[in-house]
Amino acid sequence: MEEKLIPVVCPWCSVGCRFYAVSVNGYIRRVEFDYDHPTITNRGKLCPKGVASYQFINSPQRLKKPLKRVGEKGEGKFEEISWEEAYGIITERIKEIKETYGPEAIAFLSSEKITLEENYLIHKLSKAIGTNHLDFPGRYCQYSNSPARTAVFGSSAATNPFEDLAKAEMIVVWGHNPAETAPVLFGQYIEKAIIDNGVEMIVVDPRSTRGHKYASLHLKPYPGTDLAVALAMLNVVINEEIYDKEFVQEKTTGFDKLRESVKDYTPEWAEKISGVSADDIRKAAGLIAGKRTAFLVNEGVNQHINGFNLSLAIADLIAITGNIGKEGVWSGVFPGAQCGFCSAMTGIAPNKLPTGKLVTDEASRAELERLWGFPIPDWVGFDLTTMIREMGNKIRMMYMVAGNIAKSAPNSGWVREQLRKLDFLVVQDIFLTDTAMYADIVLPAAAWFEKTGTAISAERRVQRSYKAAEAPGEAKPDWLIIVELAKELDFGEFFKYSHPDEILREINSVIPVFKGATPEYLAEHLEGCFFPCSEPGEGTKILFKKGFKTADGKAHLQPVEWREPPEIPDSEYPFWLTNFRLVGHWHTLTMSGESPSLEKRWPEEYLMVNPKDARTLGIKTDDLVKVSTRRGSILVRAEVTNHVREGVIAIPNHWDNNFLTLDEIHEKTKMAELKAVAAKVEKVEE
Ligand SMILES: Nc1nc2c(c(=O)[nH]1)N[C@H]1C(S)=C(S)[C@@H](COP(=O)(O)OP(=O)(O)OC[C@H]3O[C@@H](n4cnc5c(=O)[nH]c(N)nc54)[C@H](O)[C@@H]3O)O[C@H]1N2
Ligand SMILES: Nc1nc2c(c(=O)[nH]1)N[C@H]1C(S)=C(S)[C@@H](COP(=O)(O)OP(=O)(O)OC[C@H]3O[C@@H](n4cnc5c(=O)[nH]c(N)nc54)[C@H](O)[C@@H]3O)O[C@H]1N2
Ligand code: SF4
Ligand SMILES: [Mo]
Repeated sequence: MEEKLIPVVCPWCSVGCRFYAVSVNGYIRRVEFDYDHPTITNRGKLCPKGVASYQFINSPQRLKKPLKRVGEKGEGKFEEISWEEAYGIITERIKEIKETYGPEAIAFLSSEKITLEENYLIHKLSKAIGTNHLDFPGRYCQYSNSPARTAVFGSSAATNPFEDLAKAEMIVVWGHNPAETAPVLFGQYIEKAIIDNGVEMIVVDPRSTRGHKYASLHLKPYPGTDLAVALAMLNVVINEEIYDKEFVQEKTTGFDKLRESVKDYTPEWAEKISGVSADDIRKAAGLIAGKRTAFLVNEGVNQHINGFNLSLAIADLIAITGNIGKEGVWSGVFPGAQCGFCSAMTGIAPNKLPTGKLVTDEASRAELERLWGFPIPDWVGFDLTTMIREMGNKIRMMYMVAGNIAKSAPNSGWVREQLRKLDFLVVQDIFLTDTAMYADIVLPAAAWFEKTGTAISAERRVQRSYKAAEAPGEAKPDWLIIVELAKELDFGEFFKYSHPDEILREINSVIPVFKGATPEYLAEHLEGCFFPCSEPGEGTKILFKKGFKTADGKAHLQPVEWREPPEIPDSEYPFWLTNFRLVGHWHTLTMSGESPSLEKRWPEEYLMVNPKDARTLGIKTDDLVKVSTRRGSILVRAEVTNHVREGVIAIPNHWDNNFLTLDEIHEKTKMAELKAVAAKVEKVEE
């Protein structure tokens, strides 16, 4: 039988690697490196997840038919029904709920696991139904750094292509573990820059990982206390007058207010809070100010309630050291999943239009109403955590596509209780997830590899991925499910699509930054283009060369204040608990747990605990321990290791970690406290 090589974008992380799926009769045999396109990101390499990426689509656990719940919520009893019946029930319930409570009782969840086209369609359908309650699990992802960079630079996307890392002199890796979460970026760019070009690295992380071994300086703050470190760095750079005076003078505003706001935050003050020595803070500040520095900032920074202030401080630091708007530096949000930008750039948020404008902006709304042909609600909807809080109250129905919030949202015990309170829940997924257990209707979606669509990597590279396999049973691509449902809801005239190309063409005309990313250009150029791309072509490789995206073109430095983490260890809960990702697993395990080669190598969770703390607790490696916070407890095996600092314990985030985290949110960004809570550990006798 003939083998076909189909070009595919890797379905996992936002490095955006490409490869060929070797397809035989709609079945994928293996993946092969793409050596034909030298300008693609991965330059012929893949990580363990990339190599195993097609395995989960062949899992016998895949959903194959629409399901209707017949047992109690959470029990897992479903019966198979036809698509016709499923659409019928959903349509009826949407109409009923709209009539009884109004469209503002309905909320939609989109996803960074589905394509640009699919995100756009979900946004369009939610607006057609009349609701702005729209969000995605990415709310727990970049929503500190993104609003902070928008406040300072007017836009938050990464400034430079990955290749620029080789031209830096220093790379700051802050709350990020690229060796495991962006492995090909690490191997092909960061490690090469260090080994071949002598680029130095500073790491800020309470843990040590394989990738951190190159660091010339490793700062280990207690989780959630990085803000003190960043404020003290600003204090040093300003007091010692080692900032870029010309850059500050010509390209920024607000310097005096910033100076005033950080004047009391000395390194000695920060040492008491964070446990990082004042000397190390001074050293790091000096290195950053003196060198062409790239900043790789990720979830260790983002996932805190004080992550917004921390991200503002880091953005200020980048600006006053002049490390932006030129070759050889890199900074910006790092959307973790292959389609994080697809959600963000189609306005998947409670206050946005797909054009990126605000729902409250009348002129922008009117313009889109003209293009789409139906009215758009003008009120600001709920973010994901508020939706969960309001389930059974203001929110009566949810339609969730490709998100598993029963495991990925903070305080899982509470989330599950809330899910029970919904009048009606639709879950559209490729597996029967923990969240689907609470659904009334479950719709089987075609997976990555089984559909054509567009992905966008962390370097703003827009790339097409093509269908290489047939979906199992009656599973359908998400875009098609939305189109068919829209027809049932009498919105057929606004959803006349029979192929993702047609949706992409509409996106080209509606969303200005994607104007040039046409289906034809992307098909001819597998290496894609960098958005913003106003015409077919390479697009914009470096941002801010001619000024920032603010009204006056300058960076608006923001004054920043110290803000305590919401929970601080005490005598009852004496440890700082944080979490991290493993190279071989993906978030809530639905996909990597169904990938035999990954599951075999990364079989279970464990608790990292420092040898000194282990001695006090009387525990050894492999002992069973109970980890508790004020929300809940879980049982795990201990791993006694120097790779986590004293006073801190850490757990992978793929299993039950979120039974322990905190659902409190930041008033503006709505980010929850996902990475720093107070915990205790007890040995369990077996
Ligand atoms: N293998 C794999 N790769 C992935 C993913 C996956 O699930 N699996 N998910 C993707 C997604 S969506 C994302 S967003 C990215 C995330 O990518 P990363 O941000 O790299 O992911 P994490 O491992 O969660 O966190 C990074 C580091 O933050 C540290 N950390 C924890 N708390 C703190 C703190 O308070 N301060 C500091 N400075 N550091 C802290 C952790 O020890 C960890 O080493 O990964 C993407 N890539
Ligand atoms: N404590 C803590 N919590 C965290 C994090 C953390 O570091 N610590 N990280 C946060 C971050 S950064 C993120 S991005 C979120 C992720 O949170 P989620 O997005 O909720 O987690 P995933 O497991 O990636 O869920 C994706 C779902 O999509 C399904 N899926 C995959 N492909 C398709 C498809 O083509 N179609 C359909 N319909 N379904 C599909 C999968 O089976 C899975 O159920 O978790 C957040 N939660
Ligand atoms: S680095 Fe990310 S995109 Fe590349 S192969 Fe690994 S998981 Fe896939
Ligand atoms: Mo993420």
